[in-house]
Amino acid sequence: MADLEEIAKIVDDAARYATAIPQLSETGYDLTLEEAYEVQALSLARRYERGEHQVGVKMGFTSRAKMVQMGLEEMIWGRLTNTMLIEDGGEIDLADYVHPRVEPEVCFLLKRPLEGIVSPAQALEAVEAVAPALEIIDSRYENFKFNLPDVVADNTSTSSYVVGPWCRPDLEIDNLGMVMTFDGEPVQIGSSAAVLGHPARALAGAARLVAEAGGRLEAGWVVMAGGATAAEALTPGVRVRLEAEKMGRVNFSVKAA
Ligand code: OOG
Ligand code: MG
Repeated sequence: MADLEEIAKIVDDAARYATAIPQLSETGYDLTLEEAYEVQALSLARRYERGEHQVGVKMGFTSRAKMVQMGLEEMIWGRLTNTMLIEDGGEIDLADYVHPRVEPEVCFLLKRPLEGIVSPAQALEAVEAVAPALEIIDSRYENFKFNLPDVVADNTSTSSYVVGPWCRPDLEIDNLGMVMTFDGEPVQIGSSAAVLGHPARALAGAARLVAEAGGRLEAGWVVMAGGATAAEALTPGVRVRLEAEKMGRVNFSVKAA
């Protein structure tokens, strides 16, 4: 069996030093999905040893648009830490990433823990607030190509995220228009309905999948529901904004070259 600690170091170093690596599945590491989640946990443990701490989870492949773009069909999850948060209106530097992309999402803030099998309505009862958000994903694999265990081991491409204004938890979020612009030009247009018909289903999915791995969603954590549209590659100097109906806007810019 492959040494999972050794693989965790490979993916952690790739993220830490923003260096592309070949896909694990093409370099002799054929992980099961369960082993891939174990690698993810071990790689995040290395970040915690460096002083980071977990602040939530993010869901992946919760919309058709994302599944089609990446050619994978199964819902996955990754871990968010405190250092991944970029302030609303902030700036990132492409030098800190391999080949980052951005996607429009809905973010939940939890006031109560959530664990195991819960309905979307029960999941919403644990929500303190909802916000429009942008996720910056950055696969550490060359050419942004991977299979399911590869991407799970790589913390599901998690890199940074930006959260907009927090809104009341009773806001109807089942079908809100979302427009992502680059320098004012729309690059992706969609709806929160693209996320499993209702983003609360992604939250319920998070509670279930995290419980399958022996954990739970904690009070005070954030949960990113997954991209509502395909992701767009970031370029030097671009100003990215998400305008989400009723929720408001969130934005950041990329440092010019
Ligand atoms: C994997 C991460 C997927 C989402 O929102 O669907 C994800 C990837 O596309 O690189 O974050
Ligand atoms: Mg995402």
